[in-house]
Amino acid sequence: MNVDRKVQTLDEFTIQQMRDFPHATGELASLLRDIGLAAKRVNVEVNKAGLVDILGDAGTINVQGEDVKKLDIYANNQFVGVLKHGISCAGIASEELDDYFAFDDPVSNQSKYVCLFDPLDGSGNIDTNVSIGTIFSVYRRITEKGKPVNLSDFLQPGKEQIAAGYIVYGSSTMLVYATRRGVNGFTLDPSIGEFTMSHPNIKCPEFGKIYSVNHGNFFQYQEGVKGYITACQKKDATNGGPYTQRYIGSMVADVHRSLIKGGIFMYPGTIEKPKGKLRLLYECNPFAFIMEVAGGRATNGKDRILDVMPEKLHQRSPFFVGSTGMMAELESFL
Ligand code: AHM
Ligand code: MG
Repeated sequence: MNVDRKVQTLDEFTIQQMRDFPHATGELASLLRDIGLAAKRVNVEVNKAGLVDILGDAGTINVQGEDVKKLDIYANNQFVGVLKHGISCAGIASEELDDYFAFDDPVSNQSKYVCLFDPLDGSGNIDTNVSIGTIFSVYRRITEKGKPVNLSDFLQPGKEQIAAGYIVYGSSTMLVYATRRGVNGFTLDPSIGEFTMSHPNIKCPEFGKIYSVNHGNFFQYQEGVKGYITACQKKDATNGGPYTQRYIGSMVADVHRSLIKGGIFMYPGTIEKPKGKLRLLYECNPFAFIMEVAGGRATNGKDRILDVMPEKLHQRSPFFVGSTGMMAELESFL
């Protein structure tokens, strides 16, 4: 019988990838399925955000002192819930929670992975119907199985990631994830409620013509960053300037565009906040991993992001990520 079906769902793809490794246990495939499920639930709420009383500030402040939106809490609960009930995740850390959460039950204590995530990034954009996203990162636990995971399982350098990905809730909803073997993108097909392969083997172009940075902070940036931004606006920029400036203010959407079309995304430190705004573990590491697998680069302005040894869960870092050509151009100014 000749069954030649071209579309592949996320689950089919992860299972097929697993079959290439005779010793694989299927735990990663199951973890990604859990993440896909939580993403679909969050997507439903994001799509009706304007309709129900889920929109707007929840009236609490998160651990970084920022307003928490209701959807942030909903998204956080969905991801914690599916991962806790699944079989592959021993514990999580979330941008919305003060501390990591070891699931500490007989099944989870045997699980291989821990997961870190920003459940709803760019949530300041919810009220105005602008794309927002979820970012996640998966590490193999380093503590021995049989016991609850501890802080050391979460404080691993980004280069130890087993997988990382994001979901962008935009004009369509997409899940993109990377393992060392490649970066693949899946678009949610609402007719069957499945993420379906749409962007196989994503490679970031060596050059792009878009730079993405918060221009309002320009005078707060260090001289090198200002120099590069100014160079982007000139005709003689390496790739034929002036480049276009685009900044959605939802990192998931801004980096997604840079990944697909080529470009550079920057969130530099400022005079007031020398470490910038973005969190190393929940935001920088996953995107650095995805971008490197796709052929791009990511640094904190000095060092490769993936080499940084984290000291605490919520630490921040300046972040520069994108096409290799543009990263080299930037570095010539720093
Ligand atoms: P959040 O996690 O509180 O949503 O903040 C992260 C977001 C990123 O998605 C985005 O790139 C950045 O904040 C925008 O910040 P700013 O408005 O300072 O440029
Ligand atoms: Mg965030």
